[in-house]
Amino acid sequence: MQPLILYGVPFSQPVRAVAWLLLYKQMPFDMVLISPGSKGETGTRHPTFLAKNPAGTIPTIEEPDTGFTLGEAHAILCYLSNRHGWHDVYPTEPRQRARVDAYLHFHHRNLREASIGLVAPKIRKDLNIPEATQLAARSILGRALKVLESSWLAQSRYLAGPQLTLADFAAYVEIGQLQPCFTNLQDFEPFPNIRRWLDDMKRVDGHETVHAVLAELGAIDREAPSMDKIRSANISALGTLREAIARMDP
Ligand SMILES: N[C@@H](CCC(=O)N[C@@H](CS)C(=O)NCC(=O)O)C(=O)O
Repeated sequence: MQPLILYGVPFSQPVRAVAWLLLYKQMPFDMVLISPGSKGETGTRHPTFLAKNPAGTIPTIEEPDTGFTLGEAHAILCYLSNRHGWHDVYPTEPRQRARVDAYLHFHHRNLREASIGLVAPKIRKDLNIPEATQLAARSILGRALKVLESSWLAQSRYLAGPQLTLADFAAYVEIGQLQPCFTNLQDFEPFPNIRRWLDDMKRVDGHETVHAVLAELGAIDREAPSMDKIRSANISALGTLREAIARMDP
């Protein structure tokens, strides 16, 4: 069986969620670098890529053996878990699964706003995100963090219960990126339950490999990194990822 292809860049939050699940499950894959927003041959807006995912977004996966392609990070996480029987992270019991699904739906327009309000304005200058949009995103993020703090993570160790699930991978790539050890864009002092969960998530296999790109870029709160620095961090993180895949048991 040829390994799954994951199209994306290591810096992309939803790409990291998929790469992390694959590393955690020790499933070999190849990441092919695709630039978000670019019309070039290796960009998400090129006809070749649009044929795989008409939305022109990363992550997108492709199974070379079957030709099956799929976009949308959360659909990919669920598909891979269903296909490979990873019921620990995506339980089959209907109510347990519903809690995971609830978070995966809540994520969009809530925690995902961390990237729109805080990270993209520094990293994707090309998007020219208006100040009002950034402010609105930060306010939505603030409310969403309070919901996680006072509800989801007040009730259980992980987001959807006592066990690690897809919800945690999906959430961490947004929230975790803001920590002082990475971009340093959010103060977590008012959120003790979230801090406890962030510490737990740092111990999940694959965390270091999948976040190598953020460790390399360092804090971006004072100064936005140059495009060259972002590009070189993505390329070096791809190397780190490939080394980890090469070390997987055959
Ligand atoms: N809803 C999609 C969103 C993915 C997304 O926003 N990806 C960004 C990169 S982080 C992208 O591909 N952007 C394409 C563009 O900027 O044109 C998912 O969850 O997979």
